[in-house]
Amino acid sequence: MRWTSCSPIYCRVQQRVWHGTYRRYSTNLQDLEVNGVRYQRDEFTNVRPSILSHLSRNIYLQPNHPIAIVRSLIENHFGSSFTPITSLPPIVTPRQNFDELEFPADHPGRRPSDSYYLNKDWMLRTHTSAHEIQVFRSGIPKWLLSADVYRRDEIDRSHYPVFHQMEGARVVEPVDMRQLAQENKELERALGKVNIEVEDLSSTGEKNPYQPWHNKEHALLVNANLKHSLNGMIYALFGNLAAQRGGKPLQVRWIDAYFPWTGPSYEVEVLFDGKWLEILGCGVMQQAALARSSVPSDRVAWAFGLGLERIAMVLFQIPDIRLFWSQDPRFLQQFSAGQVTQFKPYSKYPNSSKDISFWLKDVEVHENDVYDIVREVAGELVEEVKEIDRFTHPSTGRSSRAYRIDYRSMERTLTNDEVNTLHSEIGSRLRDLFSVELR
Ligand code: FA5
Ligand code: MG
Repeated sequence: MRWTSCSPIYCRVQQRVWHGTYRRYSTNLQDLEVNGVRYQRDEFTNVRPSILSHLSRNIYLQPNHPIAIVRSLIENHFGSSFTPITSLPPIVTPRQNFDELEFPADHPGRRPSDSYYLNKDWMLRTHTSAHEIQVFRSGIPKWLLSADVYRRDEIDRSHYPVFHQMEGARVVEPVDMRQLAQENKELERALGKVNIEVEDLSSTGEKNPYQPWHNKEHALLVNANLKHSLNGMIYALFGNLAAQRGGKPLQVRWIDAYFPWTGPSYEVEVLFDGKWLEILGCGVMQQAALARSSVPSDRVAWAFGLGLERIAMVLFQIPDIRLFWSQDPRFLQQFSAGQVTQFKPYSKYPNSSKDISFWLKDVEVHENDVYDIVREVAGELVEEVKEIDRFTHPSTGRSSRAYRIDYRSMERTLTNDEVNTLHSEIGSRLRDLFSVELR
């Protein structure tokens, strides 16, 4: 998640944006209706119809879709002792998404500039961790939860405001610790035999401390089990691909991370095509979070959350994250359940690059507001939006912004007229909603 700054004026801007925008889509200015439930608008409301239209797609449940194929590969790897959970709806409370996980009150992720809110009481989950507390409370000891998640973010070929995560967790009872030690030995032995090179750059125990209230021996065993289990999963996913590409060992590295509800905490990266790709965040559950789920205090648990698109892009060689939402049979018919096949691009249609620049009036414009307007108007016809200039005039103090928008359809050639219409509609909305003066 990219945490961006938000000025107090921003909340007033939000209010204007949403009242203005909804006037175009809804005859009911008072309430927002999603799946038959009404949400009263307030100053937090910032979810748009183009985002809400994704709630019913469920691509991660369609067996022949690459996102579902990756989900099944991971579920099969962990085996039947892990309960798959796939039906939790995306509308959650900020309490579930943040408070129950110990996010501080002023954490930037809570801001409407970074997350989608229906109103101050309801939001679209930004991560699958939003369900951890409720699932632990249900008493299931090992589980894998997959779902769609929503973040206000930049626009390019690897970012889309809707993506998918899988959350996995395991709770270990004291009586099972001896067996866990045995299991760790076996996992370590199995990993020793495969072509994988794991570099552990984390500083567990020092800057990334164990929890003082844990039985040290149990915490060490669970921490080791987390690492071996995830290294095993990564090898199961990427091992073949690394072997095909010249037989070099698969390189994996563990680095320190910080999540308010785990300790120690890590991120895991895989070297792919010469670049380190972050695929997951994980850690040993903070006991306070487990206690909130009524898990007995002598249990120790680990949890991880991974991005299914990131893994699918690498495994299937899918070059643009928008393709996952394609309904084009040329995309969908390439994939079948259980099989990892290389995506064959059907065509690359020409792009059309256009700039838009404007002077700000009295209201601040957050870059995520610009990205949302572009998504709202042009949807999946936009490949990338880049801020290309930010300028404040030295004598008048007036500020301007410029963005470059790359239009390209994955499915056809766009006409000039079509692109011009979209581009001028983006300008009109910026003017209507933020009173900007187009240059
Ligand atoms: C989280 O979302 C934590 N909930 C993960 C976690 C779970 C930590 C359980 C501890 C315990 P993060 O924001 O780093 O962390 O996202 C996790 C993964 O989601 C990333 O490693 C990446 O694979 C994927 N991801 C994050 N942002 C995006 C994005 N904009 N597009 C595609 N994938 C993304
Ligand atoms: Mg991360």
